[in-house]
Amino acid sequence: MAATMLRTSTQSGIAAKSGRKEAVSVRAVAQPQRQAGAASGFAASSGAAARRSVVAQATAVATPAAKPAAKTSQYELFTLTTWLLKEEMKGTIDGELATVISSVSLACKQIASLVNRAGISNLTGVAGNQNVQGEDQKKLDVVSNEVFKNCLASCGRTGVIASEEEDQPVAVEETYSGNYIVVFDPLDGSSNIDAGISVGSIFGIYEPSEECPIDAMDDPQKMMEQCVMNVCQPGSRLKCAGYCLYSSSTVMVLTIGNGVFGFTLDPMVGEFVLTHPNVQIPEVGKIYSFNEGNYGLWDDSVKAYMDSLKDPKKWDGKPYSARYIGSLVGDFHRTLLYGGIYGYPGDAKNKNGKLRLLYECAPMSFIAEQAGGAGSTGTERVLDVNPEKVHQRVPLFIGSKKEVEYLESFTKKH
Ligand code: FDP
Repeated sequence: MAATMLRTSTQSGIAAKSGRKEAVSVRAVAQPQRQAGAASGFAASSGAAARRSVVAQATAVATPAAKPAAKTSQYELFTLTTWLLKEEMKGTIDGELATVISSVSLACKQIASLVNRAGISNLTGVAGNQNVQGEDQKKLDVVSNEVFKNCLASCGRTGVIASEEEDQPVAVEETYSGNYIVVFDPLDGSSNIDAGISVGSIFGIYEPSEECPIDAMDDPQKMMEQCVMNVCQPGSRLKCAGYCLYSSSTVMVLTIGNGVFGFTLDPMVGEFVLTHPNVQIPEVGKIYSFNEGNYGLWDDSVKAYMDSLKDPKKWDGKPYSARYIGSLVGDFHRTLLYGGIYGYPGDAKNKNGKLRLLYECAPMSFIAEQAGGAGSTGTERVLDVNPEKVHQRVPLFIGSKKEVEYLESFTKKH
């Protein structure tokens, strides 16, 4: 493997797209060169032409194999790697995106193991720092962020990363090719860690925006503006979104725009195995998942909606059930499988609620829509919101289509 390069530069700048002043910094992270397909074994390709030709060749020789084949042996495993290769053969994704997804899955495996052993490896409790949003970082927040960054840098196909735990987007230097933009929350729901309750990682992957190529390494300020602009894309442009749930089992759920697929980590083999092909969220579901402690701070439309869910007269004597873990990934995963609605409204203290658009609401909404559900801010589709800043918050109502529509029948009136 070629030598690892590390350069660091910091500069203040202005996010040109939004016209808003934002202190920004570019930090290049260590990047092994030409570590083609290291995480996954995917074929390296150096440019668009090469990429097209690899896909074309694969399609020419292997299209029939892309169809789900019946198992030929009880020991056959349909893993995430197999699934990615088949999608690459079909031309749904290129080898570079497959490599990025594979490196995310590697990060998730590593985090799953850290979460599992947190109590015995002194990884519970706070790290002693706050993130840019003023939240106390847990030790595992910091470690998980490091794990994500390392995996994404070493796959050689990531141009920029933006994380809940980083003040600003980070440019990955010396990327081999691909330049994908990855946004992520490395450990969501981390206030649950010390109690051993479900947590998760959330990620979204974008292509670099054509208006702001990220190769101007010599001018750090321009470089930073380009990074911010690349990261601040609406969710409708996501190429891939997913999450990994660390719970009684470790489950990775993702979409590349052709449905939603879930893979469970087989700890004996160390691979994610396809367990939830083509997940469809029930159209309706009588479970709501809101932090009702904030009821008194909600506006009247959300209060009226909540009151209606709990009114037995409206629902033939059976009101909705409440379920709230306080971990978005856990609450969303249950909603995806059982139906219902998850909500984090704005309130009198925080008019945009708590959840972050780029690395929480948009990826989850892409998954919800791909599973036949919906994601709304209460007044508009989450995927249509144009981010103005990296850590922007929006209200989120997500889940079964009819349930989100019912919520909107209250919130859109006001
Ligand atoms: P956490 O602060 O523990 O990381 O966005 C973060 C999040 O958890 C979500 O996972 C969770 O749904 C929400 O915050 C919980 O917030 P409340 O404690 O305000 O309900």
